Amino acid sequence: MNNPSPPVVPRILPRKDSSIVVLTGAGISKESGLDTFRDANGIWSRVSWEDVATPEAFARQPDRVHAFYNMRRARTRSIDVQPNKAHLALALLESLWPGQVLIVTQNVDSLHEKAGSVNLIHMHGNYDEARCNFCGAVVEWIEDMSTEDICSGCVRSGGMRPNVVWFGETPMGLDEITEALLSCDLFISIGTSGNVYPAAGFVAMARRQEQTHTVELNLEPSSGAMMFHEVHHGPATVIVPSYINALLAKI
Ligand code: BJW
Repeated sequence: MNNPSPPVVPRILPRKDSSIVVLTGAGISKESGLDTFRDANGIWSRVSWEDVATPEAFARQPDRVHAFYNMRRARTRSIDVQPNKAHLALALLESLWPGQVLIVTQNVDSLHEKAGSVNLIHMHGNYDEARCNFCGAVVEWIEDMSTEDICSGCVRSGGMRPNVVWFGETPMGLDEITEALLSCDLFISIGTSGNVYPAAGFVAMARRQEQTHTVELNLEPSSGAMMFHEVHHGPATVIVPSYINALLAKI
């Protein structure tokens, strides 16, 4: 029988009225069956981001971009893709922690909301929504999308696209995120490689307040691991519940 992993012991436990900002990336959804981007078998090892994740790519080859997102949207809707123990632990933290908890996710899946998280910002959007390139209307979208689809706002076709943030576009919710980062007591980064800005710069922003404690929970050291006061490495479904349990044991 395998030995269970030792519990994660936080180096610093915050006061119970502390405000917490959690940044998540593709690594938190890996054990739910969704691919990350930059790992050896990740999405960018099979598809070039220049071909599917820029506004120029959509202008050039909308059918190719739609096919890429239709495939990923269908995958997240399959019955075997469900929130894992890390998503559930964050939802529990939000419901039990006496202070403010904000989850900022770079992920376009809906696993945090399925787990029960409410105070949540999808800074790179969500592919269960479509946006019209012509009039900006945003609508819920669960089926495949194509250039034939007609916008219910302006009644034009050819402009519907996934409501996600591509390279060169401005991430969503940045004012609220910045305000939360500049006033939080604890910043936790989970399952992100720290390669994509502005999210990769959030740890530096949080550290502008001297008292803010910063923690990385990731499978391996991220590109910005040295920026954190505290790091714990291992699978999210193991180290996230363990770390959160230690925080909750304090209240
Ligand atoms: C596990 C695990 C397990 C695995 N348990 N962990 C030069 C310098 C600096 C910046 C730039 C530059 N040139 C251009 C830029 C800007 C650019 C950028 O950052 N480029 C870099 C590549 C250099 N950024 C942008 O363009 C952004 N916009 C912008 O900057 O606007 C300007 C602006 C800024 C501020 C204010 C106002 C304006 C937009 C970026 C959009 C990113 N879009 C994508 C696609 C979204 C839609 C989709 O999903 O298809 O977002 S790209 C992709 O990367 C996706 C992700 O959200 C994002 C981050 O990836 P993530 O989540 O970190 O995944 P991975 O795969 O990289 O890492 C997974 C991690 O998990 C790994 O560490 C694993 O070890 C770990 N792991 N299994 C725990 N079981």
